[in-house]
Amino acid sequence: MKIVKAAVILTSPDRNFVTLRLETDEGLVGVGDGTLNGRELAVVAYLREHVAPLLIGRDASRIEDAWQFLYRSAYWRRGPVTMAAIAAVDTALWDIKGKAAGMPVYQLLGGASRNGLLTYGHASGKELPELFDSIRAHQAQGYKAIRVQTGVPGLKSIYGIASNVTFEANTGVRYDHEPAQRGDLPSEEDWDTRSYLRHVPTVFEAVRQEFGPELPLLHDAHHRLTPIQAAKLGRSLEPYDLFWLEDVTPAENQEALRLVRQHSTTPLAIGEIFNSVWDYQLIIREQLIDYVRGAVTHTGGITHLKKVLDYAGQYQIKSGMHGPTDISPVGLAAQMHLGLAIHNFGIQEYMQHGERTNQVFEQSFMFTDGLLHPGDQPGLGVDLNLAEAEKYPYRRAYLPFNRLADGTVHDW
Ligand code: GCO
Ligand code: MG
Repeated sequence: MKIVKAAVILTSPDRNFVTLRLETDEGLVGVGDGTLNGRELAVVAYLREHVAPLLIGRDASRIEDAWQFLYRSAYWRRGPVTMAAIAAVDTALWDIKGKAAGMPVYQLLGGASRNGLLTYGHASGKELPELFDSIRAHQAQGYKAIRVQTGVPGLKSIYGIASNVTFEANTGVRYDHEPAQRGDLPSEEDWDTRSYLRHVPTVFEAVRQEFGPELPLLHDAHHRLTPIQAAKLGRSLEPYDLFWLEDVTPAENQEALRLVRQHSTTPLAIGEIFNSVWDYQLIIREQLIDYVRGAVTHTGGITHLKKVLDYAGQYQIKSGMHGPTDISPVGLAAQMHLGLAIHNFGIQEYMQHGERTNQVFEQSFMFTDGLLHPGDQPGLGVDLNLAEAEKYPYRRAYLPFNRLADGTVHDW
């Protein structure tokens, strides 16, 4: 079974998505997600110029061999662009293998370990009343676990708050939180750690009072704290029994989490910007985290993320795969199959895509009573509608960035 065609499709129905589409000599088609929010064209060039020519004529059934070849033969390893490109190839090959076998990908990974995937949604509000409404709206949709983000007194706009306007005027699309904005320059947000650390525990106290002790609650600190600030936050949130506290420190310094762990029993999740097992090496071995946030799309595909999660499983660390809207329906489906199959599944982030995205990516997964299931179509169960994709050309978009009051650039 040889690969005869490798096309990179860049489309922007509600936001930009990079999809690799492989075709075999037997007419099977496989798709893989290579979207890297705000840096999409780098992955497109990597795939088009350097990877696609290597794929033509290769045996589509040799997934591990393709992975090792793309990873090692480049000599220059790792990094988000490389690993997203490899992920796109890997995912497309799993899709093809499933179609060739007539089975959904999760069956090839060992079969289902559960009936469906527990998900969490993004509730947010600048002030408490809006936040409470947003939590209730998510519960009404079936969500059984809720991420809570709010405004901070004195800060105009911060990560994680729904804009209350449509992502782009007149599209009818509204994501609860969509950080990338179309335009020529990234937007600037502001940040004040002391104000944040004072405010967040009061929000969780209010949420617990309103919604009771049962509801699993999550929070994302988005890499903005120093280790000791993160430790302080973890400790101050202990009374509110979080499901997890995410990305408390800039994740590249793995040792930072030792200090956080020494001071707090709040469960920690990290890894949405990691891209290989080596980024997790120390924090898994030393049991410094509780959940792995890697996405299939940014961690070298199903093949590599499964290796990370198998390693994590030895330490009772679970999956919490990254599922914002910048993971395409293809990437999301890939991690649903993986999450359904592995034993150490924890939770799946699920923000939901807009109408137009769902027309470009025809999907067979189901969201029932708060649980996701990838469906039983052979392969991933997502088809790229090329005619729909063509309607929406790429549009430049950037993630925002932070400045402190004195003008210093800060982690966003
Ligand atoms: C999350 C993430 C996202 C990222 C986004 C950047 O937990 O879902 O932090 O909201 O900010 O994926 O592209
Ligand atoms: Mg996050």
